[in-house]
Amino acid sequence: MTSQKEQTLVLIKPDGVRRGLIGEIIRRIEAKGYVVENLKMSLVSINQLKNHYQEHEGKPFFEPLLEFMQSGPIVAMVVSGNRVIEGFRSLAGATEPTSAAPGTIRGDLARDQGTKVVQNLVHGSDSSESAQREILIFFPELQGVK
Ligand code: DAT
Ligand code: MG
Repeated sequence: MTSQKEQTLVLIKPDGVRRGLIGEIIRRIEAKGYVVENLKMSLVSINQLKNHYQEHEGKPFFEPLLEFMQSGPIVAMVVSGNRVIEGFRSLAGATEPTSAAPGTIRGDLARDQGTKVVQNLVHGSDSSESAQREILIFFPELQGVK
């Protein structure tokens, strides 16, 4: 099994910040042994969001997703570790919080809110290509830094 040091982009979405779960989510990431390398709290611009979620353009939940992600501040982090991309998605759990496994962030801490877009507390990059692209959307100052 290959085990490469990787970086991933993690976002604590506006629902996580509103519910006071910043500490709990970071606790789980650190307890697993991953390292938070960069962290910022901010509002996200529409252009950042359209870029970040470009793969979902045209889907019925796209506009609600943009609106939800602008409904309050988010926390963005670059998290590193061996196989962290897959590992954080495992910590986060399935997209749909009703069926996300207990023990995961979404399974333990989120539920269906009956909204047009699923509100599921966190985002994690799904591949190394996505991670590289997404990190620079939220941390443009890291361009060229390795
Ligand atoms: P993930 O965040 O697990 O990578 P995704 O990239 O497929 O999921 O979708 C991005 C976000 O959009 C997801 O976190 C919640 C929302 N979403 C996805 N599919 C949805 C659907 N069928 N209905 C409503 N919201 C959805
Ligand atoms: Mg995704």
